[in-house]
Amino acid sequence: MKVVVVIPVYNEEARLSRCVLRLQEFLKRQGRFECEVVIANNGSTDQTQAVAEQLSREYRDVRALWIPDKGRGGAVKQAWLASAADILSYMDVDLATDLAAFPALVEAVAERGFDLAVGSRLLPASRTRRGWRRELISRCYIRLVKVFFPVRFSDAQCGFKAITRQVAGELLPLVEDSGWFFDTELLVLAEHFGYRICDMPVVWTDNPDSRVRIASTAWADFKGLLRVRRNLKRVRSGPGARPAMVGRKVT
Ligand SMILES: Nc1nc2c(ncn2[C@@H]2O[C@H](COP(=O)(O)OP(=O)(O)O)[C@@H](O)[C@H]2O)c(=O)[nH]1
Ligand SMILES: [Mg+2]
Repeated sequence: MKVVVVIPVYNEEARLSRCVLRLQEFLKRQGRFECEVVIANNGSTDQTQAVAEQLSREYRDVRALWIPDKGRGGAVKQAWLASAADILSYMDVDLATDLAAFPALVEAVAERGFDLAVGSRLLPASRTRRGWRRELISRCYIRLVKVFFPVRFSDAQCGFKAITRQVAGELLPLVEDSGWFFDTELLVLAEHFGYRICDMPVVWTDNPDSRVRIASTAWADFKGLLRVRRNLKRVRSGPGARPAMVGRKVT
């Protein structure tokens, strides 16, 4: 069973090496899955690409990918689609999510029959250390998502997810957003079409060094929710409008 761990990066020359080193050490120790790390860099204007290429020379299981179009979602999507691994995962470079949850994340899709597994900072068993502003934004956002869609997942935005290669092949062509809304769109479509999502509590420590611009991202998210709802209504109502895919029923 081969697993790819994608790390999307944008201007991360300072944090990238530390992340890859810690990740390599962790993956070697866990020893259960054969893992490859893919650094998915796009739009960076600093030395991120040079650092990524240096790391890929140093470590046999690390690859550096340069993706021309900017956006975290698009970078994850392209890196996943380019991978030959059975299980596709991604995590943020700041390793805000405690790596201890990674084996369980992979197991959920590799062995427990789930199609996707997602880290959540908002389950009762989650442990989250972050400022009240981001906590509030995160809680308001998932409520808003649930006003739009009858979904059960508890956190759309945690940068810690895994999906099977087959389901990625079915769902990713339907996901239009290539920025921060990518994760929400992927999960909403997954639930809508009856794929099985494993919602997993994680230990999460906020890193204040953030690439997110809150106001513009919130607006883009809102437009994204409207667009996906419009699209799904069309899918439901128009004969032949349903995308050429077969979602599995939730049992
Ligand atoms: N490939 C790519 N990665 C990005 C982009 N913007 C942010 N990232 C990465 O996405 C991850 C999460 O970013 P971060 O700023 O920590 O988000 P936050 O934790 O939600 O504040 C980090 O690994 C960033 O380098 C982008 O445009 N392209
Ligand atoms: Mg972060």
